[in-house]
Amino acid sequence: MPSILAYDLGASSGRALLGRLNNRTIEVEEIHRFGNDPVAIGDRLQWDILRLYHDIKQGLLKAKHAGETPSSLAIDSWAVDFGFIGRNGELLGNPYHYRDRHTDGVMERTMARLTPERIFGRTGIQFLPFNTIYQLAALKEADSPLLEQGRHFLMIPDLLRYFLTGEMFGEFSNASTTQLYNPILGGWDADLLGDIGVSPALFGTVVQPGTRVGQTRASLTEELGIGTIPVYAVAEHDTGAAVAAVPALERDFAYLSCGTWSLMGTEVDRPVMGELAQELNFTNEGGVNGTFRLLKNIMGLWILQETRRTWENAGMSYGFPELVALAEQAPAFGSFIDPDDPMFLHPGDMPSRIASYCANSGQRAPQTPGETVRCILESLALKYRYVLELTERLSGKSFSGLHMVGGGIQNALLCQWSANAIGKPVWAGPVEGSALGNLVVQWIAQGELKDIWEARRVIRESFPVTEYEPRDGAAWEAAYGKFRALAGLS
Ligand code: LFR
Repeated sequence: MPSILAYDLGASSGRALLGRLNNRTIEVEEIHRFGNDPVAIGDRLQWDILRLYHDIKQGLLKAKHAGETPSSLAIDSWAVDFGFIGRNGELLGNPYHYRDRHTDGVMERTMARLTPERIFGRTGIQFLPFNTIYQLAALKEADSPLLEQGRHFLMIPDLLRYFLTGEMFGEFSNASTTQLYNPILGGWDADLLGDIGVSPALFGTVVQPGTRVGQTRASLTEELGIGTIPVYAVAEHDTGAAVAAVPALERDFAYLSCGTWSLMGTEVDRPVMGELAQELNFTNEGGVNGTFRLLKNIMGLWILQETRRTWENAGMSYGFPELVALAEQAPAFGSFIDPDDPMFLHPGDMPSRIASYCANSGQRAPQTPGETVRCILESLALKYRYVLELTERLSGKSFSGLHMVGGGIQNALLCQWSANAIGKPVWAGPVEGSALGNLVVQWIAQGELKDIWEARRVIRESFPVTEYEPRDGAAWEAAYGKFRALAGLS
């Protein structure tokens, strides 16, 4: 049975999976897992891109040692970040991390200058301070040599794919997240690029998910002693890949891709770009098969990850399961935060920030690790309810439950509380959402699967889905009222 290879790079770790399609059953085998630790130097926060490429090569070596010659490979990763290639074909500098502070205030200035209507009307993308457009505007304001020296703009998966193949292409799902891609025109928006003073000549061809975009270059196959492997562009945005893997059997479904971020929304055939979408700050990210992801970013488990890191730096080490157990024992509905308050965006001491959020909103601050984690997880579940209601309002659909995919669903308490908060069932699975989405798009491109709906059925049949029925309706309803008032969500 021939295998194919998927690399899925998240903001804290990456993995390489071999996938096989065996009689309509998907089998996956994780062959390499690696950390993705951003590196802070002075005030800058950067990605260790060469290390990531090193780990991509390690994945190829591990496949070889397992006796496998994958018949294709593809990469997906987090969105918005990028690097520049100079005139000699080499990468200039390290890509900045989207949580770097160099974009602070840039979105507000750019919106004031260009107007939100112009930016949203041309892209349909939500306003997030780290969108590529504001990162580029920040480089422009700082007179960065990258903009003078750069000849080609490549996003993270495009860049790594370029290292592998020597070919430069952009990809639709990830390009859409820049807030510089015009879905109506079907290409980079030269006018918006002009508005921020960046040359459209830096931006190359954008291919659709499922396009073959080269093969492993000779220098690489010689270095590793492997055969040539065809390389595909899939939905290279990890959220696009995760949504492709939602095992929905009905067309109108709601999803929550649950990892460092929580991405909640629904799939639509055309971008929803009216006034209400702009006012509610929803996004229309490009998906597979010409679809769009009408969704909203929710800060997600990032707050818990940073909380754990803060305690670890202070000499208190907790595993995630331990933290979840402590949260379960803590009293219910003690205090709430709005997870999407900008104070939680940058790396740092989350327990102190939670305490100041509570103090500023007249609540008792959580005192123990259990209380702190309970506050984070309950607040996330309540925010899910709020965003699910907005998704229904905006899309005109009504959902009978919520599909949750991604690593975060290993937290059964969060899944249960999400069901309680929304008052509807949660269907949790599969855990490896993005990597599976990456694999199935390769199989569709190769004619092994008919289309995205067949892919979803095959995923549904190959992996378990756990159903969580809502409980404690009255208590969660009351908590939701309190949460909305505190977070100022009308
Ligand atoms: C999730 C994700 C989100 C994007 C954020 C930053 O991993 O890709 O969709 O908004 O990371 O790139």
